[in-house]
Amino acid sequence: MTNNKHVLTWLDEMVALVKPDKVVWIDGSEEQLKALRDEALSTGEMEALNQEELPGCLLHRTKKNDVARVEGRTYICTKNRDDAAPINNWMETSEMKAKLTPMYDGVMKGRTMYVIPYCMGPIGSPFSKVGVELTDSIYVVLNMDIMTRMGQKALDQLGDSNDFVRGLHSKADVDEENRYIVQFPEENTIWSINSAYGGNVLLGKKCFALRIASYQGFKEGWMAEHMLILGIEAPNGETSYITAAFPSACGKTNLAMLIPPEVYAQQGYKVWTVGDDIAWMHIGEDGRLYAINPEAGFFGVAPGTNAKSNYNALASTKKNTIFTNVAHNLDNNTVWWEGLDKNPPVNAVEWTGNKVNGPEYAAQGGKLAHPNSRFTAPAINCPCLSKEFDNPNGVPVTAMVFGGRRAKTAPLVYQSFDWNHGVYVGSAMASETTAAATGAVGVVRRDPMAMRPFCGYNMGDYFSHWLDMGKKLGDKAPKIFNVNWFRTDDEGHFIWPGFGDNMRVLMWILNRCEGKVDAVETAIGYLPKAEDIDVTGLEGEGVTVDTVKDLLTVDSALWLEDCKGVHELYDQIGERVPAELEKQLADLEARLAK
Ligand code: OXD
Ligand code: MN
Repeated sequence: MTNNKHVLTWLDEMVALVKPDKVVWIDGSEEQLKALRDEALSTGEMEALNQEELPGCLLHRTKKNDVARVEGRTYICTKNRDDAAPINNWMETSEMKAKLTPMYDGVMKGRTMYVIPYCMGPIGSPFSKVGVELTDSIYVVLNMDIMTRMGQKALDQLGDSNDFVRGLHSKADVDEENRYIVQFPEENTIWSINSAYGGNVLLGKKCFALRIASYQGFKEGWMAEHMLILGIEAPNGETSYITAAFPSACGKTNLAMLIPPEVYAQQGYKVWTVGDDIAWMHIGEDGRLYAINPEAGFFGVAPGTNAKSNYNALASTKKNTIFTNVAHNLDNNTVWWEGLDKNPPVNAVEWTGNKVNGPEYAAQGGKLAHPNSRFTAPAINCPCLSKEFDNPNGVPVTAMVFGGRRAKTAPLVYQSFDWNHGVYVGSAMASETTAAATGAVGVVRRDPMAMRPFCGYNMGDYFSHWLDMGKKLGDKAPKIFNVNWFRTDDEGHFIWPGFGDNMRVLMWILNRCEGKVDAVETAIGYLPKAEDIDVTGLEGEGVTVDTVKDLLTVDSALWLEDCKGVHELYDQIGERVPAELEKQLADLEARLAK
């Protein structure tokens, strides 16, 4: 399929190492994919679902020990410790290779190796990048088909170039004690072993499009961020684009696909999704920042997704989708998960493969679907997919939004004073743990730019790179905001309705960018005047201008306390934290103490 000598030489080396019985190049043809699906069905690796209700959809279950990304076993390996540590797990490159090479030696004996060429970003885009993943998993091939542009077209995009990411994956024995997800950013290489779960093995996603790409962006002058991309089309047909970074469990996919509330829908506003997880951003010829979504599908969390919380995500899963670790409804051969509706199937197979009576099982506290069960859905299924999705130049970014889950500190929304202050705001991002996760509730985890698990180099250098991008962008830089949908009242109930109503906040953000609305200057940044957040239609939910006022209060004592957490983070990152951010923190403390 290719004469690219860099690809062929590397492939020979890897084949010599893992010793597969057979090597199969994935060309991306429907004929080849059908044969692989049939093989996976015949071995039981996949189950076919109801082809009338869910055409082309498949169900897969992972091993019980292999259901999520494993941050503790994820490494960034560089020659020098300081180039990747201390936020990341680090090991010296050759030491890690020496450790893993014996594990890979002969690991594919008796198995087929699939060679998957794939492109992250639209084919033909100057901003897209190519990877080749070697894997012994058909599940990986079928998922990569949905999540990337896969096959011959990716090799055509690569041509003779050596600029491709070399990914080696083996599920091996799915042994959690020997599970490693390793990035070698200085060598454009990823090695993943002993997992068969999405985030650890679909190497185009977190491993390449964030960890390796963030390092490439640092070296090449662009940005790879853990951000959704959405467009808001005004009644006059003009669309403004917003990118937004949130840690896990903060509703990123929901925000990316939101349905405008009546007050905006009536006027003709529309929301379009460009991406739900990752944005690659470059400075365009006009000096503005442009974003592409490097992915071609959504690898979304199923539980909690329903027609009300995210109609568009649910609609995206209705055909050619792979479901992983959800419950199987045997009565109609479809799928179910907690939060889909209130009716667990009576005749069900829960996610580990046991037959259960759904309502009884749920009443005893059992989970029919794993809380991190997923759908892998083609983006083209999404009813609100932007027509710019495949635009090789991407979309111009008007505003960038950071956010987290904060019960008390952060107000509903505020704007940073300028780019550098915005970078500070992103660096100080944090989210509180929820009751849904193990461990103490309400513990603050600092997650700069939502990149803590995904930054492929030293976090201090990453902050410097953000500051440098601001210098290059000058007055064309997007404006930076922070939002918090998760403030609670004294009883612990969320005050803001969230979901589609978050558009009300996005509209204030766009109005600020267009200079259409004033703001109040405070110690933390520019806050809205409460009456400038439109709450028309929320009366029934008890949300009024006074509620918004309440959501916009800033408690200086709490904020000063929170600054201590930022000091701790900066101390942990160490001397590469830019002096500019230390200054931003000191200035904030001084303003708060006044
Ligand atoms: C994801 C994540 O799966 O951020 O997108 O964990
Ligand atoms: Mn993510």
